Amino acid sequence: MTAHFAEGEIGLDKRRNIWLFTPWLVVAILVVCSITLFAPQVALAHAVLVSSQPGVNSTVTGPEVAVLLKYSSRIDLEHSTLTLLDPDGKVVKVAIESEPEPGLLTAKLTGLAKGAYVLRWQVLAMDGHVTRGKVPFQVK
Ligand SMILES: [Cu+2]
Repeated sequence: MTAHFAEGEIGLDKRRNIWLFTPWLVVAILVVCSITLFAPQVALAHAVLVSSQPGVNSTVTGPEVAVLLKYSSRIDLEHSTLTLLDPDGKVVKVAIESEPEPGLLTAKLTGLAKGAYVLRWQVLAMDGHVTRGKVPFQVK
């Protein structure tokens, strides 16, 4: 192809045509790329746990443990629940204290004896999707 461009008028015309449509080609490629890049993220607008305190499989000091759950999107507090499975296998509902910033939940666990616990969460994201997960941790 490049050899033809150097061969006089026809080549120059072709080159001019290529220059004319190249910006559009670039724009088209960018549009296609951004659609493929952002489409999965739009589909995943539901809340995914980004970080947690206590951390997954971490060991913390009792008997009071502050809970901080950070999600990838804003959530609906009214339709979100936290429960705690204690070392005896008992499940207790945990009150969500606040949402100091969008997607951040806080709660306080009190009276935790030494042992293995599982904090289970279920949240409703603003896109209407419910996600759930668990944070196992140890109290020393
Ligand atoms: Cu979703």
